[in-house]
Amino acid sequence: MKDVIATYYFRPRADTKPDQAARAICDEETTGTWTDISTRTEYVKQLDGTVESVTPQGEGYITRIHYPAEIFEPGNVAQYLSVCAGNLFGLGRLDAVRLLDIEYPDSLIIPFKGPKFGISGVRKMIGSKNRPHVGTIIKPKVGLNPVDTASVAYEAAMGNVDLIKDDETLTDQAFCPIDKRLPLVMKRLEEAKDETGRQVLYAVNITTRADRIVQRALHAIELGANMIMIDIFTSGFGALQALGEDSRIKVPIHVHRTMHAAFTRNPEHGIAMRPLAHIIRMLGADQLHTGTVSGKMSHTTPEVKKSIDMLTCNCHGMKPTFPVSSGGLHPGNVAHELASLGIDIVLQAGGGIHGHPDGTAAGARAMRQAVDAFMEGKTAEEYAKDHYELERALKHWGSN
Ligand code: RUB
Ligand code: CA
Repeated sequence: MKDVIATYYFRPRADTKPDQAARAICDEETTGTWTDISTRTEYVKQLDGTVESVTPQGEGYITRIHYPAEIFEPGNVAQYLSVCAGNLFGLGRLDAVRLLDIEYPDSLIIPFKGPKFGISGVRKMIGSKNRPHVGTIIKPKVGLNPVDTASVAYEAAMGNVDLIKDDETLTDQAFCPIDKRLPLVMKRLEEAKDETGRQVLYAVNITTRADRIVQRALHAIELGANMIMIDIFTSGFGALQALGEDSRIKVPIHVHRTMHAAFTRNPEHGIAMRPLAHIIRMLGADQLHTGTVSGKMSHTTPEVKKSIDMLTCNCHGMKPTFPVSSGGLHPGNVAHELASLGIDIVLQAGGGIHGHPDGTAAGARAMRQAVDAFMEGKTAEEYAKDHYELERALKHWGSN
């Protein structure tokens, strides 16, 4: 394959034929514009795109468009997206258009190394084999001081979570600065480790402007961080790329996707999560949020699965990225998540742990018990008969 192939769903404006609409995308993103131009010489035309197909789907059409590899700058994902996900979204001849997938030739993938750790590397740090990981987001997402943040982390670790993370809006605010929070959390996790023998990861949110993120990551590592977290869409792809490519950063990168729904949610217009997940894996994410099949956030199961397939496929010679299911999860919907998405997944619960009637440690235990029940082939209800924390959780939230 030498072209980039982008697949779009689109719905043309009433006065535009489907083929013309697909052609308009293709021309706009390669050598054309709205009118013929005298500067589009013969040698330039060799870089024309091609519309491979236009097939009806629902209210609109699916098209596959080939862009010649030569119009891409290898290694520059900002530029890749300016072509495949650029001006086309604003074309007036389309009432709606959604980017569903991008396939790249090897020459455009080779510059990327992918995750440093991936699923197997993160599993090694935890010492887990064939089971899902359980994580928690410290809640409330903002407001706790460093001492209380560390206490919540300790409680969660005592309840046997694998991962504790900051929420997307907590970075380095005055009420809970990284310099105070991170050493305290790591200290309390050491205390928990002394008692349980288990290493827990803490993903500290280092999100900041792109030109400072490496410096912040290195500082966090100096302070003892064993995982870092970044809000990818608000920081920008370049920030993740800088972290992924820096050999001094020897901890896994957890990637949160806050803001994604602004472009992934509308089924007719925007960008599906799959091509974004692809890029985020290429750039070095060890873990990435891909959504849930239950819970509080809007979701469609096939789309979640397509993103997970992209993160975990044996492709490009890259390690797989650990998919993260998060948003309104609690012990009662664990079985549904695992049955739908498989066990190579991190299940994260914020409210579903800290909202347990008996507190954080009990909530963490209940999540782990719900996972254990699934792994032992039992329903949560059966398992709850002799697992008190799970019983309390199911009574509190029910199950689906
Ligand atoms: C979940 C949470 C996550 C969102 C993100 O908290 O804070 O940021 O789920 O969603 P809680 P996604 O467990 O209390 O709902 O991962 O799908 O982008
Ligand atoms: Ca959140």
